[in-house]
Amino acid sequence: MLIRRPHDIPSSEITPEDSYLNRREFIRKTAALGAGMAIAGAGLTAAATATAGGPQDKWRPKSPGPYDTDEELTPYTDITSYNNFYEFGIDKGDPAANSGSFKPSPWKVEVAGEAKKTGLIDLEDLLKPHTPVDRIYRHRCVEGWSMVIPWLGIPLADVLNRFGPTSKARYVHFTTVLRPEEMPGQKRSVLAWPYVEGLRMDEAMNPLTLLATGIYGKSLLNQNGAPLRLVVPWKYGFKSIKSIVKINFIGTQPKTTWELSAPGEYGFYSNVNPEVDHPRWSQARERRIGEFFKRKTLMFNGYGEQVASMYSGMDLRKNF
Ligand SMILES: Nc1nc2c(c(=O)[nH]1)N[C@H]1C(S)=C(S)[C@@H](COP(=O)(O)O)O[C@H]1N2
Ligand SMILES: [Mo]
Repeated sequence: MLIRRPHDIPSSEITPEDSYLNRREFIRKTAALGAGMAIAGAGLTAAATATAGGPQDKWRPKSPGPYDTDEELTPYTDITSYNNFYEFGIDKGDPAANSGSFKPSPWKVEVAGEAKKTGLIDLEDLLKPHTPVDRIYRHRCVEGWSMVIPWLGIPLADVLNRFGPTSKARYVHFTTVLRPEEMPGQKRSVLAWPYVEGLRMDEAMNPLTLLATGIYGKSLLNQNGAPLRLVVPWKYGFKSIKSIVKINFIGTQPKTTWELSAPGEYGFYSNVNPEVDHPRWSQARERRIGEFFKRKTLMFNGYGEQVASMYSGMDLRKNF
């Protein structure tokens, strides 16, 4: 059996996927134009039903976020059907297709390591003291596609501070749930399971960093990392680990899943950087899902004003 190496071919370069998306975009536009017309084709009718009346139609941010982009939001159907979540398979449609029996509730998170308070905590108790906020962020995958997503979440710093990290806590390490019975992708060794990621303490505490619980004001669907995921908008999407069960305060830089899988291609920092190519493709441009022409990728995904100072004095070619 042929097992593709993860992230082997940037999806932006693959013709079938391009035409798949363009076809869907075409269908969406056709459906919108033909709203009052009788369309006999079953495919078109299904597509029209799928895109109309989604949560995006009624959605308005409860209060605007300080770092929100005013770019056009990616439709909910795209955010929830074009995913990377290798625990459910390596193709973009796999997470939506194969995550139906995953149970995001009840859910516990273990908080461990260099902090005053540690232990196993129910998700409700983890979230209870906080009011979730809407944050509209650009989301850029290392494969060369991007979206604009209205997340619902809590600034990670607010959650972490409750546990009283000590001065020994220099990094935060996150772990995804390990449930091969519910996550069919974990039965294959495409990656070393469970998926792990990490942030330096100042990155974790940056006000942009979110623990997300929803999209378009609605609880996360399984394919997007229910019930709790990280969102780090100035880094490539793979840093934004899904379905988190462990938050560990540690003293030394941890290894991450993608680093372990291909150390020459994925580093710890993974800041969006158009000047540092992936060894097998350029990172200078990206395709916004739903658009035809590629656009320039922005340094730090456009969040330089908020994050660049954390990396001053660092060689970002070495620390990729
Ligand atoms: N546990 C886990 N988290 C993960 C991944 C994964 O395979 N497993 N994929 C990452 C990658 S490569 C990307 S681009 C984003 C995709 O998030 P989205 O599907 O919600 O857009 O999730 C990241 N988080
Ligand atoms: Mo990604």
